[in-house]
Amino acid sequence: MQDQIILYNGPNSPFGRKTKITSLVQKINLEEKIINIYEADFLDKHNPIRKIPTLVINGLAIMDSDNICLYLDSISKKNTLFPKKNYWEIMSITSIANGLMESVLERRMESIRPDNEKSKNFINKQEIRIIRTIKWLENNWNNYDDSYLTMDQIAIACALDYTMFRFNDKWRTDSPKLNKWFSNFVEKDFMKSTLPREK
Ligand SMILES: N[C@@H](CCC(=O)N[C@@H](CS)C(=O)NCC(=O)O)C(=O)O
Repeated sequence: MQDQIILYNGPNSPFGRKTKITSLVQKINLEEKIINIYEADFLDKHNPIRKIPTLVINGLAIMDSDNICLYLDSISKKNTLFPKKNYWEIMSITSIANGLMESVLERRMESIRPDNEKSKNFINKQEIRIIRTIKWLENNWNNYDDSYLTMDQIAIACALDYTMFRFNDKWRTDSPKLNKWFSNFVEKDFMKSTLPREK
């Protein structure tokens, strides 16, 4: 019997986008369910942290986007997105991209709070981290082999696109190497078909 794989995702989660792209690239057949995480009580029985993405396979739940991507990659017959040769570098850069997503998300959540509840200090801290991280990526740019896709490239592209979606695109003029790579990368079908959208 074929496994039933359900991906609980949101309309604009950059973490969820990584997992969806992995399923597309690795040709894993799954059912994607776009949910409103703030009303998803049902998810608690699978994932008490109640976050998207969450993957459920015949009742087994896998949470955290990196675990989900590793799982999808492990059941695929395609070339791995996590080649052994550069494994730790790929994982580390992926974590940096995840950190960027997290800061953009945290900044956004704080900025939409009522004025008397939001902390300018917190927003400022996130903005400094966003700018510092993108600058680091530019200064340490790894000229990727265009012919071999790895997880860190997908994560960086999702993080930069989410930065534009929720913050701004100033990094594009400040980071020419990143911008050049990004401009080509977003032309890929899996990037075009997974653009973040408002609910
Ligand atoms: N480390 C997690 C982060 C996932 C995450 O932060 N998801 C957000 C949406 S982008 C979420 O579900 N937020 C719901 C909440 O915080 O209540 C991963 O990589 O999957």
